[in-house]
Amino acid sequence: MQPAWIGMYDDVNSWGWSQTDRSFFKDQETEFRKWWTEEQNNLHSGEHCVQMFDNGYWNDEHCNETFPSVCFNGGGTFTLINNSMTWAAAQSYCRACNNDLASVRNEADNQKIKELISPGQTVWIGLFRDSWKWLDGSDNSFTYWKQGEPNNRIKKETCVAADLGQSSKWEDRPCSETAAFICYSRVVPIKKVMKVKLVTKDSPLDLNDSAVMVDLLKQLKQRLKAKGVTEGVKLSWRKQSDGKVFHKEEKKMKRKPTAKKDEF
Ligand SMILES: [Ca+2]
Ligand SMILES: [Ca+2]
Repeated sequence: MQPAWIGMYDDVNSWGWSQTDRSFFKDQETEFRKWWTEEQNNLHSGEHCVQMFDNGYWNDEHCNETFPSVCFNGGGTFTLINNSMTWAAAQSYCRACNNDLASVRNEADNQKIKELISPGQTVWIGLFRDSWKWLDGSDNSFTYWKQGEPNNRIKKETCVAADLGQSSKWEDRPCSETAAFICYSRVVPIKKVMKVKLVTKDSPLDLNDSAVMVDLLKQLKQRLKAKGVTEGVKLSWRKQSDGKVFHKEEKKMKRKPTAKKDEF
């Protein structure tokens, strides 16, 4: 194992409610939580949806497991849906038939839902979270996990390392471990426009001929190479508003100084 940290992490603080109507929540009511002992534990990784036990406490669970659910009806009432569904299917069901999957704003809401649950039953509620994100905020969906990863094996495995000994495949590891790391920099292209003056010494060469311009660029590149500039430089001619690159400069006639006449 040759781990090297990369810029991906599990966003464990991204819990949010399915309910999109923000006016439904008073101050701080989106933050109400009632986790069971040692929950949320994200067992084996991937527990991104939330259910309520019959004792009223909450557990994070894999969203593709199937359970009954509790929908919110509006007006502060809830309905138990006894069909077992995945969390996403339960959300769709509630949105189609009621208002949304249940949000729990306070202890009173929690008590109302608890009273609907039969002994031994667990039900989906509307809390869920995002998971793996890139530190730079990019929404690139590419993943390169090792087989069996991510697994949150030692708990709190919320950072990601590439195993340089195994094709740089990824695994989740505790962020408190120390490892090598990989930085990157964005390359920002710099564009510079330079004016070039060519002296043709009365040659009949047409500088606006495309073949001549290509040849001139080749010569400029060779000169840069001779000065050690070999990579990352692109040269091109810039056309003026009349479509031409070169304009002939008229020779200025030197005027002989003329004697100033005295005026009387
Ligand atoms: Ca759990
Ligand atoms: Ca792991």
